Amino acid sequence: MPMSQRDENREIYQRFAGNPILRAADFPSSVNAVFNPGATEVNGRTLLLLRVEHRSGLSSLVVATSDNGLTGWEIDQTRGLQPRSDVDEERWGIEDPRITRIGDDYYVVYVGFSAYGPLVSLAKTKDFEHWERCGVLLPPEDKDAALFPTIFNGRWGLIHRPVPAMSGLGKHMWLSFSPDLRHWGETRVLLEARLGGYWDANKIGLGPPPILTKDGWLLCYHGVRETASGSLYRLGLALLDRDDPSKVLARSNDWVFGPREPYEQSGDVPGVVFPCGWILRDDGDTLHLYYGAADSVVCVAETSLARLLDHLKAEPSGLGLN
Ligand code: M1P
Repeated sequence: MPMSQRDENREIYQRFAGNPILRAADFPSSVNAVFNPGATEVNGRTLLLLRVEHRSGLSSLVVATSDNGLTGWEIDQTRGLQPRSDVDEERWGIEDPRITRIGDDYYVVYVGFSAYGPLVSLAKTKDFEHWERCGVLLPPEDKDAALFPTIFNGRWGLIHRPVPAMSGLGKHMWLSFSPDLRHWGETRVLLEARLGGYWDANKIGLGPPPILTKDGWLLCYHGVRETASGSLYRLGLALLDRDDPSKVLARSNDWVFGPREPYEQSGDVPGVVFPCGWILRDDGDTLHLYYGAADSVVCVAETSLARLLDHLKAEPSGLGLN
């Protein structure tokens, strides 16, 4: 049933009418699914680093580009990152890239599906064709990680999601710092899964890398609630202090985007929206959120940065914003 205009107007994110923008059938070779893309701009074009799940079940990362970020996608299988089959760290593929641009360098933090569990690795590139692998950043189990694009008192900042060995303690978002991208410490919980009846009760994880706004670092994160029919993945917002990102200034109580359309409700993993990239366009306000739907296809939704910040300011937890 089509949504009423009133319902559409209530949504903070507007889905692109041409969703899904990329699917397995768009690939020249037979692949199982394409989802959870990192996103950035290269030479004025939108570049997505797609997670492509092959029929083996293992994933690699492949480039697709477009002039307007919505249509006319060109898949370039010669660019991207393949898992290294000769190392245990990537034995079962690589997944869910988050791209942070610093100058001419693109820092890609991705999940290596290692022989010992999922872990967080880093690779650098200037053109998405030639890569410098920087190795494993944090041991398993860890996921949903991205670098901040600025340095804090000589330290890099990384948001990530380790999993405690004891079950039932929640899976939270953490923050760590490093002087050299190799040695990580000052590790602390940044945002907690809220437990109980909340939409983000069971686990949370960072979506795209943080964006610096006039009010601080804007975060989009996924929250998971376990239901009788499986895991439900929805999105929330939070804001961190510009100079000290360990200070949480605001956090949305309600989810702001969740599975609704058939392509989000049906697929390999129904009920999942999972963004790994967003792009703030040249007007400084239009924001395109790129997400995987149902672990099967790639979609985009548009919003306004000002509207996201207004939403956070209106939240009961939106303290410190004026
Ligand atoms: O199936 C939904 C998502 O599940 C995992 O995410 P997380 O561990 O944060 O819950 C990942 O495997 C992700 O790729 C997948 O989309």
